[in-house]
Amino acid sequence: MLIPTKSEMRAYEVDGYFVREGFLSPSEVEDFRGNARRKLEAESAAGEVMEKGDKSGNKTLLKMWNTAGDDKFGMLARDERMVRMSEALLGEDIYLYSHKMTMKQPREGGAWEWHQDFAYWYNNGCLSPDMLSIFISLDASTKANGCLQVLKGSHALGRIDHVREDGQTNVNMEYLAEAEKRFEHVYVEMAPGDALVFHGNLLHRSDANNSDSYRWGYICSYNTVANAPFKRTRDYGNYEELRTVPAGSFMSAAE
Ligand SMILES: O=C(O)CCC(=O)C(=O)O
Repeated sequence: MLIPTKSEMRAYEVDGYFVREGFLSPSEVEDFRGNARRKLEAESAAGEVMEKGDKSGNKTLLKMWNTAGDDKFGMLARDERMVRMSEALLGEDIYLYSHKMTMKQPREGGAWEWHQDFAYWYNNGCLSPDMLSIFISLDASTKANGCLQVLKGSHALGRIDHVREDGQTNVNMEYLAEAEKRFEHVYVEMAPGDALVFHGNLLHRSDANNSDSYRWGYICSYNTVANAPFKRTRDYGNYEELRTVPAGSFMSAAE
């Protein structure tokens, strides 16, 4: 099913997120994850991958691409399942805002503090919060290895002020404390291949990875064409035509 079901649409509106189980098949996960581990661990060893610290000094590896090319990463970002899903939820013509891999290595990956993605995107010149992300879990994502956590329904608050601390852009603590009283705190545990689709204003965070397992997530964010940044502040996020490819094309793409 390329587009969201009625209940997924409703969950997105009311809760600000939903999980589509088995978004990628087991063989697709194996192919994509195998390639990602080989390439990105080599890039990391060569010092070519960003290391995002947390306040305890743990580091999450972060790879971000400025454009979606013809390699496996670019092809999955342009996969029609990702695009049709996002288009249906945003209700307008869209483009790929960014795609990235967040890599929590065993016993090493750090925490992400509570934030809304739109807090970053607003600073980058996007006026409207009609933006979303699809987080594809490449490993089993559990409480122990730092799965995503959300405040269910918190996207309804709109954008909250954020502050820059420890290299992260985090939500104002006073407002967070109030939000935590009103919205259910959910640990979104997922199996490899599951996808979490979530609104740009949904408050989310994740703990450090204190387990022996990997917790890698591939995250694609989409924006409406009309909401492209009005100023250029970054090398990613700017409008570029989205060249959609048939489902699963990344399987035969170059590494
Ligand atoms: O990978 C994670 O645990 C969190 C990533 C995240 O929140 C983000 O990229 O905005």
